[in-house]
Amino acid sequence: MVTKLFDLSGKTALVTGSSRGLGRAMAEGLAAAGAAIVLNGSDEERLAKAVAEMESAGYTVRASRFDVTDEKAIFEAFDVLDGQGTAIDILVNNAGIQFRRPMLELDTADWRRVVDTNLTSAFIIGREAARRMAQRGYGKIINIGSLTSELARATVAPYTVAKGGIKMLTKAMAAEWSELGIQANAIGPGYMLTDMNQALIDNPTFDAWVKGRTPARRWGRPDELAGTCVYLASAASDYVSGQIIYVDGGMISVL
Ligand code: GCO
Repeated sequence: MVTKLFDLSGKTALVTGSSRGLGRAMAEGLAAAGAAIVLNGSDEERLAKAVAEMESAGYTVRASRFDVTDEKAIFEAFDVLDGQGTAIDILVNNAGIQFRRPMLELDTADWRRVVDTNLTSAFIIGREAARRMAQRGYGKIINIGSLTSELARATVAPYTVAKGGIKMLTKAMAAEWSELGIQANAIGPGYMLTDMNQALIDNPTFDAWVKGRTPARRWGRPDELAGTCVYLASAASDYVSGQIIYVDGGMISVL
C-alpha cells in the first residue's frame, strides 16, 4: 500500500531549470518513482546532455527548452506539449538565479531580473499548467522556496523577496486551485551543494558558518530533496495544500 501511494507511474512531470542542480536531482527522483519527465532549461547543449544521461539511465525523458522569463516562449512550450498530447500532471517550479549585492548598490534591473526569474515565472508557468490541470481535475504543483522564504540574509534581497513570494504564491495557489483537484505546495531547501552556491562553499568562513548554524552540521546534497518532491508529487499528499516543507538539516528550526 505504501509504495503504491508514492508510485508516479503514468504521470508526467515538468521540472523547470532541471538540466542541473536541484532541478535535475528532483527530476531524477520523480523519474525513479515512475514519472515521465519533461526537462527544462535555456541552454540547449546542457539540456540535451541531461536528457541523454537520463535516457541512458532508462528513464522516459524529453526536453522543453524555454527561458522562464519569456511569457511568449512559455505559451509556445505549452502549445507544443498540447500538440504532442502531453498532459503535465506534476509541475516543479524550480528555475531560479542568485545575485548577491547590498541593496544600496543594487540596480533596479538586477532586482527585476531576479524577481522575474524566481517568482513571476512560477506564477506564469503555474497558471498555464493549472489551466490544463483544472480541465482534468488533477494536478500537483511544487514550488521551490528557500530558507529565505522565512529569514533574510544580507546581500540577497531580491532572492529573499522572490522566495518569500514563492511561499505566499503557494498559499494563493492552494486558496484558488485546491477545489479544482490541484495541490500546490513548496519545498524550502537549506544550504545545498550546488553550482549556485559554489562561491559560498569555497569560502571557508561561510562554509564554517553553514556547518555551525545547521544542526546536521553539513551542507545538503541535491538528491536529498528527491524524497520530499516525490511525496508532494504523489497520492500520499492528496490532502496537503499550501504547505512549505523545509529540507534544511534543521536550520530553519533553531537559533
Ligand atoms: C545565499 C544562498 C541561499 C541558498 C538557499 C538557502 O546566498 O544565501 O544562495 O540563498 O541558496 O536559498 O535556502
